[in-house]
Amino acid sequence: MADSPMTLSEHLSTQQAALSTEHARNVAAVLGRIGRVAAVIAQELAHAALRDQLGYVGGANATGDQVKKLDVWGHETMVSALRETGACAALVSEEAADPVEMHAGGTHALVVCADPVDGSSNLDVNGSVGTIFSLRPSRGKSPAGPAALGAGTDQIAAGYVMYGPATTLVYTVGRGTHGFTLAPETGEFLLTHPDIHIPKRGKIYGINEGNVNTWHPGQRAFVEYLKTKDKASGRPYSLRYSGAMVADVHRTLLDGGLFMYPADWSDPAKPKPKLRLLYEVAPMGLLVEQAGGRASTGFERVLDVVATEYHQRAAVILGSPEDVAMADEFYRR
Ligand code: AFP
Repeated sequence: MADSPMTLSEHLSTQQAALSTEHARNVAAVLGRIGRVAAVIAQELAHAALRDQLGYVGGANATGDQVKKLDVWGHETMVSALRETGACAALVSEEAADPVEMHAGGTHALVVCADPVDGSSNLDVNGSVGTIFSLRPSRGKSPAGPAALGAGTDQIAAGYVMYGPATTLVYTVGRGTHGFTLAPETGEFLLTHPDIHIPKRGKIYGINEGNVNTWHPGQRAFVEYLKTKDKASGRPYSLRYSGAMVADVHRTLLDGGLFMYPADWSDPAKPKPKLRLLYEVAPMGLLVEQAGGRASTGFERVLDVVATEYHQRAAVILGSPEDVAMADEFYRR
């Protein structure tokens, strides 16, 4: 690592050419602010058990998940931070049924889609969790929430923060995928993983294999293939799964291989995916593509899936380009 690595704000200023001048200013304001919120969330997570912040509040969120105290706190923290930027017109959050309108003016204000604390079922066992975010243009709409709907290719930036042994922030504005590590003593994110390139093939797959009996036959055959010994093609692959998408995608970006959350095909007339498109699947799809990987639903490119609802769900198979291409091949067979 260089003697004085670039800070997140310095790096953001090198990425402006990827965006229009007006968007560049707002994107830098929002991403810089998310970096500061992430440092606050990391602190809160470190002290959660001591402050009685673990456990459930009782009740379910917009997508039917049990809500943890830190989910609610993370949502409120994100709302007030984004409001202060003056660059965010609305927030679509996992913890709110409808978009939170912020009325930031201007045609180039942004709509942020975020899951402030993703993987929160890991919290009580001190496992990794994350924040996932995606920025879309508001196109001057008022209310601005509906501007979040559309294809993943509409995203102008995406990223995640992983709260693990270190706090890592990874983002893209469409010019590569770059990773930063929080220096706790200064609260600054420093560039530690410039221009991440996902390996063309990996040796690890991540999936909740307890759901095997609900998978599409192509998914079942593919995982069987990954587990079958064949020295020439590097099989069997190893299985790693943390239960927090951010941690599993982060490993996949750095080491290659696959992260998969296929739909439940128990009723073939109505397959049911679990992960949310706007603030889980689409942002991760953009990050992985920008790192040279692929992201598919098994049937189509993730970034081509059009969101028509705020909390829409989508299946995902993402990771090393050759591994994902192979998965798609199994779905076609
Ligand atoms: P929670 O935020 O409810 O813990 O869900 C996390 C998540 O959305 C995603 O981060 C994980 O990859 C996935 O769900 C884990 O789901 P399973 O527990 O069904 O494997």
